[in-house]
Amino acid sequence: MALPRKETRNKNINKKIENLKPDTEDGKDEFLTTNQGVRINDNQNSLKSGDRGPSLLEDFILREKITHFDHERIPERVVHARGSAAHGVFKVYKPLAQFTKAKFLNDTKTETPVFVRFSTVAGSRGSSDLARDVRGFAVKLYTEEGNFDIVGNNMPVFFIQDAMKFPDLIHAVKPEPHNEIPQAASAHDTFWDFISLMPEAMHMVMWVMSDRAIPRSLRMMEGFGVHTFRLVNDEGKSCFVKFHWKPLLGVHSVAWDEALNISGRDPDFHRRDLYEAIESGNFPEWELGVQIVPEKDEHAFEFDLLDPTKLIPEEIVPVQRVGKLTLNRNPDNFFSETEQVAFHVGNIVPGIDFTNDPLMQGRLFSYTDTQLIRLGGPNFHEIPINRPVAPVHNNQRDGFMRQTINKGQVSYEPNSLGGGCPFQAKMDQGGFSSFAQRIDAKKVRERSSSFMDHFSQAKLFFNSQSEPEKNHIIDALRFELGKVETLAIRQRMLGLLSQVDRDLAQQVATGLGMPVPKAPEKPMNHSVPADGSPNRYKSVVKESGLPVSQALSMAGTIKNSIATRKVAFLVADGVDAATVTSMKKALESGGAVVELIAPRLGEVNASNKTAFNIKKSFLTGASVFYDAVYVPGGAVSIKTLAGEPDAVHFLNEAYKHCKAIAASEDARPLLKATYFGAALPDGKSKDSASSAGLFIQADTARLAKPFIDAIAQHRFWEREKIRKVPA
Ligand code: HDE
Repeated sequence: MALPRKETRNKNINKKIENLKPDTEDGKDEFLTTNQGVRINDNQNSLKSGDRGPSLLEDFILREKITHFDHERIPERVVHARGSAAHGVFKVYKPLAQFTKAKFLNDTKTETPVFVRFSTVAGSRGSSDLARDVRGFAVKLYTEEGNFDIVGNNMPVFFIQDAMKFPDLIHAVKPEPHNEIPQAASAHDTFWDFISLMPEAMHMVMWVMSDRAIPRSLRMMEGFGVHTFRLVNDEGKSCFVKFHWKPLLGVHSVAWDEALNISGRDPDFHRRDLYEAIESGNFPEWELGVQIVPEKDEHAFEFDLLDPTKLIPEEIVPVQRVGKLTLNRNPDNFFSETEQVAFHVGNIVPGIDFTNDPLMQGRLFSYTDTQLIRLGGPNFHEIPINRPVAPVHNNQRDGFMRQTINKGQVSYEPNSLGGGCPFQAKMDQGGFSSFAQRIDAKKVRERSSSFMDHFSQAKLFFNSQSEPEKNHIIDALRFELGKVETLAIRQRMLGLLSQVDRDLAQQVATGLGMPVPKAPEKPMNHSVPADGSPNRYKSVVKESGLPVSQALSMAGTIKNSIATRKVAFLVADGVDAATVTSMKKALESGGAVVELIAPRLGEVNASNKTAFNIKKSFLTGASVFYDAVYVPGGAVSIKTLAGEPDAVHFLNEAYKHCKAIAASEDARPLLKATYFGAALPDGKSKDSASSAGLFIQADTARLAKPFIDAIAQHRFWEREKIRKVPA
C-alpha cells in the first residue's frame, strides 16, 4: 500500500495491545534466523552435492523453510470466510447498573479494548467485498471480567428460526456442489429453491434484497446482535435486550451496478476503505444501542421475542444509546489477528445471559466446535488475539500447541495439595452464575405456534422503504430470480412475495415475464406445527399494528456530513489551479478526501505554472471509487478532457450512479459531451430529477456550499427515473 506509514496505528495502545506485545515480532535491524534461532548465512541457495548436484537431505535450513511453507494454510471459516478487522476501544456513557452488573457497562472511566471483524457470509476468503450478502459484525470485548463477544450481523433478523436448518441454509447458498458455481452469490437455483420452501425466511429476504446488502463502507453500516439476550443486575433481576451498533457516519450503500463494477476493479474495496480510514486517523465510530424489555413484557408483543426472524420496531421500544465503539488501530498481521480470531456467542460475562431463542441455542454449540477444526485443537483460546486480558486459571491441561506452563502438582479440584486453588468465585467476587430461569416443559421436537407469522414484518419492512429503496428490492429480486433456471422455483417465490406485497410480486413477475399466482401459493411450510393443522397456522398470522417503521429505511439516515467521502477531481494539463485549490480546501475542511484523476500519471501542469502530482489515472481510478466528482476550470484542460472518452465515461457513470457532480462554468463543454449534458442546470431544464445534485458555477466559493450539501445527501436516486444511461 502506497500510504505513508503515519504512526497513527502504533499510537493507540490499550490493554489488549499491551497483552499482544510479547508475541509481536519485528525483524527490523535483526539477523535472519531459523526457527531455532540460528543465524542464516545464505538464504539464496540450498545445500548441494556440487553446484550442479542434487540437494542434500541434511539441509535443515531448506527443510525447515519448505516444511513451514507447506503447512501455511488453515481451513477458511465455513461461513463468513471473507473478513476484515480492526482494534479499538469501547466506553460506556453512563452506568447501566439498573439493568446489568457487567462491569464494562457500568464503569464510565474504563476503555474496554475490542477487536471487530466484519465479513461477508457466502464467499470464500478471496471473494469480492461487494457481493450482495449479509455482513457479519463480530465484536470481541476484552473486558476485565473476561471476553464478551457480540457476534452479530448488519441486519437485525435471520433467515431461519431454528439451528436445525442452518447447515441446509448454508448448503443452499454456497456454490452448488456439482460444479462449485457461483462464487459469493445467492443468485442461483439451490438458494432460491430452499428459500421458496421456507416462508420463515421472507422477512430476512426483504433485508438481503435491499441496499443494506451492498454497503458503501463497513464504517457505514449498522450492527445487530439479532437474538434477544438477557441483562442481569446485581439483585439477580433480568430484563431482555437487543443489541445495536449505530454508525456515526450514517447508513449508506452503493448502487448494484456500482457493486458489480467495484467487484471487478477492486474486490478489496471495503477492506481497503477500512484500512485506509484507520491509517489516516479517520477512526470509524458506532454507538452501542440497547432496546430493553422488562421481564414482565415477555409476551406483550405480536411476535415472540425468542424468534430471530423478528425485530422489535424502534417505534415500540426505542434504542437507547449507551456507549461508543471506536476503531483506532489496524492489525499488524492479517493471519495472526484477523484470520485466527475466534468469536463465540457463548462468550459472555456476569451481567449478561442467553435466552431460549432456538437459533442462538444452536450457535452456543457451533462456535467452539468450528474453532476446534479450524484452529486445530482445544488451545485456540491461547492464541494471542483470542486470549482475554482477564487472568485465566483452571485445571484444563495439555492438548495440541499448549502454550501455558501450569506450575505445581495439582490439576484437579477439589484438592488439598494445592491449597484448594484455583478456587471458585462467589457471585459477589465476580463468579458467573446463570440466570435462574424457571423451566417446566415437556421435551418436544416442535416449533412454537408463536413463531408462525412469517409475513407481517416482511410487509412492515417493505412498506417502510422509500420509493427508490422499494425499486432496488424489486430490481434485486428480478436479478436474483432471473438467474434461477428452474421455473417452478421462480413461481413459488412469486407466490411468497405476493403474500408480502401484491404489487412487489407483480413487478418482479413482470421482470421475469411470468404471471403472479392468483391466490397466494400455499406455503410449503416446514414450520407448520407437527399436527399440520392449517387453522393453527392461520390463526397466528396477524397484521402488524404498525404501518411503517422509519428506522427500517435508510432514507432518513444521517446526512449532515461529508466526513471521509471521496471526491474525484478530473484534471489535465492547463487546469485552473485556483479552482482546484479552493474546492479542495472547502471539501477537506468538511473532512472529505480529494483525489486528482488525469489521463496519465505523473504531473499535471496547471495554468499558473504550478504542478499537481497525479496518483490515479482514468485507467487505475474509476468513478465507482468516489462519492462525487468535481471538474475544475481551465479551458485547455477541459478541451483535453472533452476529447478523452474515459473522462466522459467517468462523468456518465457518476451521473448514472446518482452522485453529486459539480463543475466550474468553463467545464460546460466537457459536461455537454456527456449524455446528461441536456440536463445541465442553466435555468431552462424542466426535469428537476435529472439536474438534482448537478451544479455548474463560475464562482468556486459559491459552488462549494451546495456541492458539499449534495455530497452529504449521498445519492440522488430520483435520477434513476431517467433510464437512458449508456454508462
Ligand atoms: Fe454464525 N457462524 N452461525 N451467525 N457467524 C460462524 O463460526 C452458526 C448466525 C456470525 O468474524 C462460524 O468462527 C450457526 C447468526 C458471524 O469470525 C460458525 C448458526 C448470526 C460470524 C457459525 C449461525 C451469525 C459467524 C463460522 C445458526 C448473526 C463470523 C466460523 C444456528 C447474529 C465471525 C466461526 C468472525 C461465524 C455458526 C447463525 C453471525 C460455523 C450454527 C444468526 C458474524 O460457527
